[in-house]
Amino acid sequence: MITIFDPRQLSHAPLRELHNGGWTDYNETPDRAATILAAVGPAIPPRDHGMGPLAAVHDAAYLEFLQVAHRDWIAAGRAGDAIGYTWPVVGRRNLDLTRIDARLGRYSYDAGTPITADSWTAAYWSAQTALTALDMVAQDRQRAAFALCRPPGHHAGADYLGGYCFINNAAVVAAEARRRGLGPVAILDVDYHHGNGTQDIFAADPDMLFVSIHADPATDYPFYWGHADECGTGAGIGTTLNLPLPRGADWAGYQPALDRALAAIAAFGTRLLIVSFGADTFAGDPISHFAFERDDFTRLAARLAAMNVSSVVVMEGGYATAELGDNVAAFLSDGAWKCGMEIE
Ligand code: Q9C
Ligand code: ZN
Repeated sequence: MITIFDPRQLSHAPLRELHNGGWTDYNETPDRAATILAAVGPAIPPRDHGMGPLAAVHDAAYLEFLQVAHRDWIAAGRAGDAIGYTWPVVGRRNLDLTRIDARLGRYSYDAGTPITADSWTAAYWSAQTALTALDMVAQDRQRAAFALCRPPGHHAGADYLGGYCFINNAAVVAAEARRRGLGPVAILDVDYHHGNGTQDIFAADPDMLFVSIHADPATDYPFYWGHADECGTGAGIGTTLNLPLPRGADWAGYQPALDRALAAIAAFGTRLLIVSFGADTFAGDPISHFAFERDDFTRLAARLAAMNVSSVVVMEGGYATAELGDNVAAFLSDGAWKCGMEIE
């Protein structure tokens, strides 16, 4: 499968994260992208689509914040990576404060996603990589394309970062695809973690389907989203489908949820499928608790390919770096994606 990637995506490299109450080395490393690239082999560089498609999904003030946050942090006399540590709780007045510490809290929801001097550049090119994968499918008649996005995106909302994510690459592609008349567009999120940012962005949107299979948020990050009773808001009720699974789910345990997900995607009349693909469902993932083996990623891809819709695969999580390249290559295998489908 054609792969898109830009080396500028490697420049974001936070030192450490607050993980389960203690400081650990940052899990979302540049090495992740390097090992995927080595396994799936040569990538084409993204085209630059500019800020328009990002601004269609994210608040202008948030995008501006991302670009200045680290500089303001250093200007405030701090050292190292910028990270929030005070959050406006639910119901707090939405004050428009200028202090960098206040802004870090305003535009984030966890302390696991530091901002470096290079985070904006890496996130910008990660989004352009996703948009170029859409070009490959929409204009260059590829049946599917792989955006090697890094940093990932599905935890980022319209005005917040978190979960190693800054720009919601899948949402940016979905909105741009709809703008180009390529809908109905569905997003299937198969990362271990619920895609809370994507859900929030499209919660009230009746013509964007969001389906997620993920670890039960009663036990797993991001906790406050992804429960089975979340089905959209307002006019969007019915176009969000959450399928949480207990820790320990293996390929067999995944099937009923996958069947429901694919049935919903088919019933929606989906013409473009965006796959938020996380390899953190792997049994050996250091921060996750499902039990996929390598071949299960090929099996998953074959199920998606059998939908016979054009697909943009957007990389999300996956932290077992030694096995990550092989797992992603298993998902992208030609055997799975080329079986009997032509784009008309
Ligand atoms: N301070 C993705 O897989 N871990 N993100 C808890 C909280 C966050 C995973 C840190 C895991 C985020 C794209
Ligand atoms: Zn994840």
